[in-house]
Amino acid sequence: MSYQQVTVEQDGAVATVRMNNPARLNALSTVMSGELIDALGQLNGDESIRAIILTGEGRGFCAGADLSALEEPYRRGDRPKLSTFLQSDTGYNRLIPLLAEAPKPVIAAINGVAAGAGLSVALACDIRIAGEDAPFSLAFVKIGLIPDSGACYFLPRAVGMARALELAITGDRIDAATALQMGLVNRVVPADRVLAESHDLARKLADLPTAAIALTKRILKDASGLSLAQTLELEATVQDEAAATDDHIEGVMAFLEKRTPTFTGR
Ligand code: LHQ
Repeated sequence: MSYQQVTVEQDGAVATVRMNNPARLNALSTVMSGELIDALGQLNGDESIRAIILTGEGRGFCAGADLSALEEPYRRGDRPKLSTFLQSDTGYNRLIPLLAEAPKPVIAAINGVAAGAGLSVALACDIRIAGEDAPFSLAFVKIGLIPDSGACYFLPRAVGMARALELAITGDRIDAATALQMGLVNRVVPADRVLAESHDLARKLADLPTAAIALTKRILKDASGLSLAQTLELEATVQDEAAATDDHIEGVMAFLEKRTPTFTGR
């Protein structure tokens, strides 16, 4: 996979996808979002890849939408409909599900600032590991917009409605320690350890039953709007899918035979 603003590296069953426009703190241009969509689509369909890391080149993770693209039309007095972009082939509404609904774990290795849609992208990943100097800002309100790219879905679920609302309507910058304390990120590590810790976790996850991880991701999201009775019913149905995998049989047999299981992801 060869791109202008994205790089992809493969190390065994782990793929690292890097947003690569460091001069703009990896702001999401339409080129970059289109390339992310292409790369993630391919990696999601590649059974040999069993964990994905998303990170940024340079001192930023992602500074949100590339606002420089708006300069020309706004100076001209144009008022483009942002929904047309959001719902386009290279728009964030295509990108976000490729992270959140990837049939394998996705780790955001947050190497630096995550702002606006850059924070939404991190929130769409399954696990967030942040450098201790990484700032976070739901910057949308500062430019008169509402949170997009799934932030309205993921943020209240991660930090609770009261904190989500405060972050969204102030756009205030918070540091990594605060982000950890409120549940916005899973771990904070020294800045120079972000990628190494993300790799260690990705490798561990890649050795686990990938199909069960995919089903777990799906059911936790699907169950969030259901009643207890509906959730129990859904669990029973999805458990049948999990039990039909080779890795379920392998896990049980390895336990009974007192050996380490070898999972294939199927
Ligand atoms: C940037 C950006 C950027 C371009 C830094 N774009 N160049 C929006 C519109 C359209 C469609 C639908 O969805 C959306 C959703 C959104 O994402 S809205 C939110 C957009 N993002 C922002 O409003 C954040 C803007 N950036 C900032 O507030 C700051 O740059 C942060 C807090 C991220 C980092 O601050 P610093 O560490 O002080 O860095 P800096 O501001 O000096 O930025 C470094 C360079 O990166 C600078 O370029 P320059 O040529 O002056 O060195 C910035 O202009 C550029 N850059 N963000 N989003």
